[in-house]
Amino acid sequence: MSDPRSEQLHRRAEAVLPGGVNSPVRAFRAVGGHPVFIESARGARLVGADGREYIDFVGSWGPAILGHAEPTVVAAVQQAATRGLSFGAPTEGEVLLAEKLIELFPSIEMVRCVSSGTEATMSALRAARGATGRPLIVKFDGGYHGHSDCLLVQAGSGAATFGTPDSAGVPEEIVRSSRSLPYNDVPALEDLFAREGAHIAAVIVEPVAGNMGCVPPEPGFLEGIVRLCDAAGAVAIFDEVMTGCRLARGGAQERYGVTPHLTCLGKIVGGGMPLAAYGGRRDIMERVAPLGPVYQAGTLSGNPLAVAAALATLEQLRPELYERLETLGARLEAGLREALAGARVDGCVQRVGSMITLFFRPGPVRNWADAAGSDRERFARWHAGLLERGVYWPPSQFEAAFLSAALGEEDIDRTIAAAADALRSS
Ligand code: KE4
Repeated sequence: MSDPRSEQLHRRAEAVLPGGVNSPVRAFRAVGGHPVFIESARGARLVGADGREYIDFVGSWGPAILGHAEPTVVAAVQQAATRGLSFGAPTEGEVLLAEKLIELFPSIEMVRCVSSGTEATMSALRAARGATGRPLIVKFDGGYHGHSDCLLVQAGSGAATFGTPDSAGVPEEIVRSSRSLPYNDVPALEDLFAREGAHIAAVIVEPVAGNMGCVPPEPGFLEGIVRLCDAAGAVAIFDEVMTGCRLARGGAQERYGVTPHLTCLGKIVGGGMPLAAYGGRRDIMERVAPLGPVYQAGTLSGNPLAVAAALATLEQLRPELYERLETLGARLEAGLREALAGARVDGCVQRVGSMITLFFRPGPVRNWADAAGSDRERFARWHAGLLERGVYWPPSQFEAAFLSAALGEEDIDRTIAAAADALRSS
């Protein structure tokens, strides 16, 4: 993909930023070449540094469900900015947001805002360990829950892309209290609880995995996690940073009808601004400082501009938005399947609502081991072909693509045509 301006910016960036980026997956290492530097975005379109337009299926990795620069959200942030950027003191907006999140997620009785998904999951785990007095946390291979030490074990997303499931710099003793099991494997979880249940503080799961590509939970998986946690007095944590307000207004827990003990939120709930949250059962959340002994804090937690973006976004999440995303998602899924068949490429398409992944391996992809068997080279060539044809797809086989409500049928049809063409010629 020839974009001289982005290439020039990237070379300059590499001198001062690790990999030229502020988050690894943006560096396009998994697909090669230089990343597209973004000049601006509006609706379903990104504009690259060289002025080229792209149909966007990354959506800032999930937040942009309404599309970019949504006028009401932008106006809310602009208006908030005129009243000051940050106070380090409570504001009415934070109360309104907390009440809104509790309305959307009935499993949340009390909530705390933080500034990133990493902070949300790290804090939720600390609250679970504080509430249970137990050390062990359980995650699932290919699950990515942010970059706090105890969770960088068999992690998905960027860590998976880099083939370094365990990050350097994470002391051995930290991960000694972390367990990672195959996703969708209830018997393995039953076996772990039978052996170590008395020491398990929490099980954390992406209720629909997005960080190994889109991998849905099989019937009984989410229910099994909650059942086993309940029986052992452990805390079931749904990491809905990606799925919250994505798969339904009330996230995966609404879509699948399974209620966790704690929920982590981010991305959409911040409307694209640095805002995330964790919350759930009151007896657990009342142990969080200043009420209880579990310490957690943040200078910019509940930042007024981020809260303004959050409230303006959440009020637009109406049922018809999810109906539209379902229609567009189904259209794209069918088109990609046809493209694979037409090009006689061994691949599969997996989708839940407006999260979708084309895997370069036969399906189904049930867990990380399946996902890891995908042809990454093939994916990289296909990704470059999409970019050449004006489609901005997540630059890793192990990421989900996201649809926004700003997309139209013609965008979907153009994307399908580009995907088919790129499959045939890559
Ligand atoms: P942040 O700290 O990046 O805000 O959130 C971490 C996180 C937690 N939980 C889930 C389920 C997540 O998907 C994420 C972050 N997702 C990645 C993309 N898959 C963010 C993109 C990036 O790392 O640059």
